[in-house]
Amino acid sequence: MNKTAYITTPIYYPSGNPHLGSAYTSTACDVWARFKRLDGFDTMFLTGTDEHGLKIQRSAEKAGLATQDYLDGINEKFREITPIMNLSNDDFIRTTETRHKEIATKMWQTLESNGYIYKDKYAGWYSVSDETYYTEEQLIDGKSPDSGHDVEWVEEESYFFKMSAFEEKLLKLYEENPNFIQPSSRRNEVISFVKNGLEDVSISRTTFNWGIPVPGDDKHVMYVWVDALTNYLSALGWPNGEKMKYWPAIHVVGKDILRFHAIIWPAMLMAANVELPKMVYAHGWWTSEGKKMSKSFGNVIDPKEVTDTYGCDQIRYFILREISFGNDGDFSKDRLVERINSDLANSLGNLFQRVLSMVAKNIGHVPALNELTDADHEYIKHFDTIISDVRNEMETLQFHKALERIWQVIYAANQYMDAMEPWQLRKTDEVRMQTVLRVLMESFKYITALIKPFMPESAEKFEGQLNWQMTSYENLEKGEFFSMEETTEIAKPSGVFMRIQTEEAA
Ligand code: ME8
Repeated sequence: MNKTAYITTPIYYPSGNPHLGSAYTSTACDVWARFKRLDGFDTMFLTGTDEHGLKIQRSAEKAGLATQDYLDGINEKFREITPIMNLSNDDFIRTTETRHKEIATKMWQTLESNGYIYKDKYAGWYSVSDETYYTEEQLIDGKSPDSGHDVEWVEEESYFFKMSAFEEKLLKLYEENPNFIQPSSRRNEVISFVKNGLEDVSISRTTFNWGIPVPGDDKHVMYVWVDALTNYLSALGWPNGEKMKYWPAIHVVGKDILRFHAIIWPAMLMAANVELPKMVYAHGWWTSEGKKMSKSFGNVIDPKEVTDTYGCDQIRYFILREISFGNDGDFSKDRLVERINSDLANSLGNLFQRVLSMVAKNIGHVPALNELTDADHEYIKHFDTIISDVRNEMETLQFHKALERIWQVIYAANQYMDAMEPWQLRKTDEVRMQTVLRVLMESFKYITALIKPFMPESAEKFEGQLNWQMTSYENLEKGEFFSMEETTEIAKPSGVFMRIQTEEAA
């Protein structure tokens, strides 16, 4: 395998327990990573925690714990998201690990020796909640324009990064690589921000010490964002680690932190002569009670609670299907139940259950194939381009569109089934019944393969029921539509997606 792919989530602040908002980004990256692996790519998927800065130091103080002890405890909660959401991350990086501190130090030294760091004085506003500096003009009613939280006046000696040197280069980057920032509405936002002029950024602090010491001047600690962004390279052992084969990355972030990833990070990489990421994708926010779901607002949905109640695959499906990747959406349990019942239990689960039960009961093995009718050919045609269509949507992280496309063939399968009425054929024409069931079963391979990155556990159950295993999209694409062996046994299936009883229905 020589094709590589690399996808990253932001590294989350462990300043409170993880919630569905952060699990969302991680799940989206997981689906993409699983898709890429099944599509023949040697894939690396990274997530982790951002453990330095004043926000973390204060969270530990509030909890009455030494900072590292606080972090070691809460870190477990973030790692538990991997089994809770069934993530397939290859690594989990913590910025307090030595491997990261060494590489963040190396990054600083590189920026410095390339002439992009200088010492001066900083005076301005700082929001600890956002770990962001603001000018007077940027504040809204004296508060952070991003989170609405309080800001503090900061006046201290500081190192600066020569951000102003990158204005033209960044604009050129956005222009020459229109897909660098996605979705395009966000790209325009970033371009106009940069066009307004970039100032050098303060990248060190002296008034607290929970951070990576500035090399050669340990009165200062690095600004948490300079430290944090470097994680994407430290997990690969930059500059010479074997895992550098995965670079450049696709960074998936929430829209709140797009500027760091689309402006500061590429500028740092240019200054350090490192190849730039392939894409920065900024998705929208899950809101709850009309407000961004966030640790500091306390309106969060607990991933464990919802996956325990509704099922992990059900939640994975819902969060990627319900809102287009890029937009905001309110987490509604009524909508969740509606989607589980109609899309999963009814259109998908019921379809497989009906077909496979009929096969198990009447035949016991993969049905025999006989002459095909025009209706069969017409149905089979739906699968001609299904893989490449879904692949195209996945390339640009259009998860909702990929699912929409997969559900088009699921609806087509239901229509074909209803039109062919194999349960009637059982009484009148058993040979024809077998052909219809065979056509349906063969088409289920494609459906199972394509839902697999989204709902891995359920897809594995379907694979078991079909007595067939997905190898790669390429094989499926290159292979014949009819590939199952008649001798393959098919056992009585059990339901994969259950309906949820609503109060109205009960
Ligand atoms: O910003 N809806 O960490 P963070 C959707 N440490 N996504 C959400 C969300 C919501 N309501 N709430 C959070 C940081 N997220 C920095 C990142 S990266 C070098 C450093 C997701 O804990 C979304 O991806 O505040 C957002 O960007 C991220 O969690 C912010 O996590």
